[in-house]
Parts: sequence; structure tokens; C-alpha cells
Amino acid sequence: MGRIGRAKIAIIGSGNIGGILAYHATSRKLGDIVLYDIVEGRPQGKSIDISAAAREDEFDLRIVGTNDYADLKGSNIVVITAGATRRPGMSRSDLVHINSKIMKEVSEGIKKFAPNSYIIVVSNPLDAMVTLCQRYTGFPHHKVMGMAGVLDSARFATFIAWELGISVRDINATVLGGHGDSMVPIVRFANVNGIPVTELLERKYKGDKSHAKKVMDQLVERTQTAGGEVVKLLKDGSAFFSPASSILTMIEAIIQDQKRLMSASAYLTGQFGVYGYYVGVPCIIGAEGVEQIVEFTMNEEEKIMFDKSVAAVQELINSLNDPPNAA
Ligand code: A3D
Repeated sequence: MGRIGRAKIAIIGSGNIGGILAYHATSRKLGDIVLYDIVEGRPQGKSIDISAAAREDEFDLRIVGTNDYADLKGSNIVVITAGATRRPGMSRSDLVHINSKIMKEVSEGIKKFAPNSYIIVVSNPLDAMVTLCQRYTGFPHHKVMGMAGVLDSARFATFIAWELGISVRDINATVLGGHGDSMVPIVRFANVNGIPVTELLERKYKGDKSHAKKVMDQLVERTQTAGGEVVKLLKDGSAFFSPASSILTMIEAIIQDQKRLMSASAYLTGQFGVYGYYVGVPCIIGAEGVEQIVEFTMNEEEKIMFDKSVAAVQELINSLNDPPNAA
């Protein structure tokens, strides 16, 4: 029998997220890893360090650290975590010009050496960076997607779990829209194994509906600003453990053809009334990348919030100095 191939995952940007992602991807035995960075030594150092965890963590995978895009050859999935992060007081949009330049360079490297790969973009401002990556690579839209919704939904679920004192594993929560402070946590869909969170809050607060609503509003607001809350506390970087876990969820869905439904930044061709933009929506993710965008009927309040969030994404994308092959 010939050698059965295994997945090759390239990570562009070997900083906080890239390093943790590489470590967890190997300890979950997802595939061989290529860690790329523009800084010499950083990916090489991290790859030696992760390789030395292999015996104790029981994996037999190859981890290569490099400053050469040629090492991406044969990659099935490329994750882009290259770029600047926010500092306290900055919005994600403040990163747009510096990270746009990085996205051009990175996309060209991927296009040349991993032309058949699926791309998961993580660099901020997320929806604008996914847009640029697809335009610069010219890859089919379903093969280029952004990670944000999985993380934002996980944050919403976490805050609900803390409020209710219930395991986060039983909480379903969905956040849609652009990955900015106007993102849209869908309150109507938040539930604990099917039981609406709104009802559980009303019970917790002994039928005081207005207090329960106030608490839910606070959970929504904390979700929308959770990234900034971490930035403010860390002072010199942004969240990295939970983003890495969320990326792994997407990688696994593609590699294992799981067809899971999750929020991801995907290219809309009329769904939810949006044409020609990448925005966070419910997607089926499997071996073909974004295999389907799952529409549902938004109520009036959700639609207003969603449209506002989409408008913020559109404004940012339309402001880019050099939008190549405008959509
Ligand atoms: P950090 O630890 O600074 O790592 C970024 C890495 O990118 C560094 O090692 C840099 O050397 C490298 N880099 C810079 N320019 C280039 C280039 N031209 N080519 C290759 N590598 C380069 O940041 P991080 O890992 O914490 O975050 C990475 C990105 O993810 C930032 O843009 C964050 O804003 C973003 N982020 C997104 C989310 C989402 O949910 C979407 C969450 C958290 C962070």
C-alpha cells in the first residue's frame, strides 16, 4: 500500500496566535505544520520548541519554521495570522493600512506556492483582510474565509455561562455581522440545550423581565467589546488562546469534512440582502471550504443591527486606497 498522505497546514505569522495554533494543531494530530514569519528565527525557534513536545504529547508530525514561502508547497490549508495587533485605545480598523500591505505580500506568496490551498484569514480588521486576500490571490470565494464568528460566538457563550452558572459546553450562541464593535449577537438564538437564555434569565430574576433584559443587554455589549477588554488588560497585544482554539475548529471542519454550521466571514452574493462583500454569517464548513451559507429570517431588530454592521464593513473596504479588481 502506498503512503497515505496527511494534511499540511501552513501558518503565516508565527506570533502569539501562530505559535499556540501550531502547538495545538500538532497535539491534536491534525497534520504537518509550516510556520512562516518575516522575522528571522521566530518560526524556526518555535518549531524546534514544539517539536520537542512531540514525545511527551505523543505526535509524529513534521514542524518546519521558515522565512521562505517556497516551504508552503503542497499546503492544504493556510492560516494568515500575520500583522500588527491593537494597542489599548485602538480600533481594529486602525490596523487597516499596515495590515493591507502585509496581506498583499502574504497573498502573493500563497498564490505562488500553495495555489490549491484553502485560506483562513485571522488578521484584523478581519472582513477587510479576507476581502483583500481573496482579491490578491484570485482564489474561488468558497476557498477563502475569515475566522471571527466562532470566537465571537464562543465569547458570547462564555459570558452567558458565567451569568447562569452553567457549563459553557451546553450553551449555543451565535454572533453574526462584521468583526467590529457593531457585531450582532443573536439574542433570540441563545439557548442552553434548547432552553432560551432569555427565559432562564427571567426565571433567575424572579420574573423581573426588565432586569433580565438589562442583564442580556450587558452580555451582548460585553461580547461586542470583549476583544478590546482583553487588549486593555494585556496592554501589549490582543487575545490569542481563544482565537487559536476557534481557528482549530475551522481547520478540523475542513480537514475532516465535518460540515459543521458555524459563523464565518464568507462572501455574500445576495444572502441576507448583501451583494459582493465578506461578512460573518452562518456557514456550513467542510472539505470544500464554505460549502453553503445558511440563511434565516431576521427579525426587525436583528436586521437593523446586521445592516449597520455590514455598512461599517462596506465603509472600511471602500476606503482602501488600492482595492485591486474591485468587486
Ligand atoms: P503577534 O503576536 O504580533 O504576531 C503577528 C506576527 O506576524 C508576528 O510574528 C510578526 O512578525 C508577523 N508578521 C508581521 N508582518 C509580516 C509579514 N509581512 N509576513 C509574515 N509575517 C509577518 O499577533 P497575534 O498573533 O496576537 O495576532 C495576529 C493578528 O490576528 C492581528 O492582526 C490581530 O489583530 C488578529 N486577531 C484577530 C482575531 C479575530 O478574531 C479575527 C483575534 C485576535 C487577533
